Amino acid sequence: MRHRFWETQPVGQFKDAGDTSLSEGPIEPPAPLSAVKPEPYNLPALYEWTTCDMDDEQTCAEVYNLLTNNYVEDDENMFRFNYSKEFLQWALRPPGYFKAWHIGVRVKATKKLVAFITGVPARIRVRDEVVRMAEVNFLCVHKRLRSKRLAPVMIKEVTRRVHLENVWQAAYTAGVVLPTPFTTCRYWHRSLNPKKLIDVGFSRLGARMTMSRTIRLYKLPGSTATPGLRKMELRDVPAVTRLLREYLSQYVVAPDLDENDVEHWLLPLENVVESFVVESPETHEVTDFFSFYSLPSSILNNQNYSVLKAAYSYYNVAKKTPLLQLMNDALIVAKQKDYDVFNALDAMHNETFLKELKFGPGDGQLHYYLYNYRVRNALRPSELGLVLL
Ligand code: NHW
Ligand code: MG
Repeated sequence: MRHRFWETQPVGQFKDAGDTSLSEGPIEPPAPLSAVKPEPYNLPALYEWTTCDMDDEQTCAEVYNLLTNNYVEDDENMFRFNYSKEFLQWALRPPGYFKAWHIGVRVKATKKLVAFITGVPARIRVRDEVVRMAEVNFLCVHKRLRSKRLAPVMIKEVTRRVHLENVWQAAYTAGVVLPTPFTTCRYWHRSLNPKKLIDVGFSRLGARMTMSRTIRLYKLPGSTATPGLRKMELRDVPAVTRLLREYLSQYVVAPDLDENDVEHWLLPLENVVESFVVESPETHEVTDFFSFYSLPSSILNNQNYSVLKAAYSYYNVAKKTPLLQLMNDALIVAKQKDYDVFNALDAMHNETFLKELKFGPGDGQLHYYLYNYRVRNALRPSELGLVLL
């Protein structure tokens, strides 16, 4: 497949796959800031750039509405991601974020918001190198403006604004194959409310299974098993940061998180992110934790249900508690909070609990990409320690 846009960008090209003469690291060197284009790229005449102030409730609502009606759907167009406003504010305002990286496109005449793309700053380690990057997400073009080559302009504009902050690399994920993934993960799904999932067409009744047998199969204990399990609090940030840094050091690609990052990304935020720690009843040490984020999907065209409540496994560290038991407790907590399904990638050590805890493989794949950074050999999902939202 030709990629008219991506062939012009500093990303791994399909034709270079397996070329061992190419070394790992930046594809292009950074340019002097004076060489970065000072003015925005041109949009088609009817449209204009806007910087979206996510502190502003009205702007936040416009972004929310654009995404709710036009963002990612599954292959059969049965579900569409429904990131909440609180989630968007959390995802887009981490420590050191730049407002200028929250980019919208409006119709000049009506000011209607019709496209969006964002970056947030992150430090990402690739083997021994910690690289300042932008995590690029929420690329969305209104359904009526598709296939007009607006996406490449959006991507160039976010790239320009990232360059202006002297950042030259980016990380992003997509369900589509582009040049060139450095790893590809699969989503696995654990039914918590199997009847609803079957009723809305998310899953199907297995062969030779009845509804009541299915409900019994996925039934979970009414309370968690691990002594000392409790919600994470602000005072846990140093311990969780230590645990997480040590844990992530084993992966080839992972975020480099400090206490500020952990406070932002992992401290519980109602209906956005949930984190639980295990505090040893004897030593009061934090020995383990799990976390998941809340990303509902709109259910398109169903009489009885409009929202699927999905929990997504985020970062988990099992140092003392067996990972299987810790994640079973995560399922129990998610069930208590009324989630319908618990999703997890086959990244990190997740393979070791997915089958055992009755997750089933989904049909969607998630490809991981770096911009302007070559990774020499594609990674196995188990070598990846990075979760993007
Ligand atoms: S992935 C979610 C992307 N969003 C959706 O799927 C929402 C529904 N779809 C849409 O809104 C998470 C449109 O279909 C979009 C494309 C806007 C996707 N990533 O305008 P045209 C992210 O947000 C290429 C990258 O005609 P369209 C990550 C496509 O291959 N490229 O298409 C975002 C083609 O290029 P090619 C994508 O359907 C990462 C060109 O766009 C893409 O009207 C962004 C066609 O453009 C995707 N998901 O709009 C990259 N989907 O070369 C960041 C399509 O093949 C890079 N395309 O001809 C880093 C930047 C920062 C660097 C800093 C140093
Ligand atoms: Mg377009």
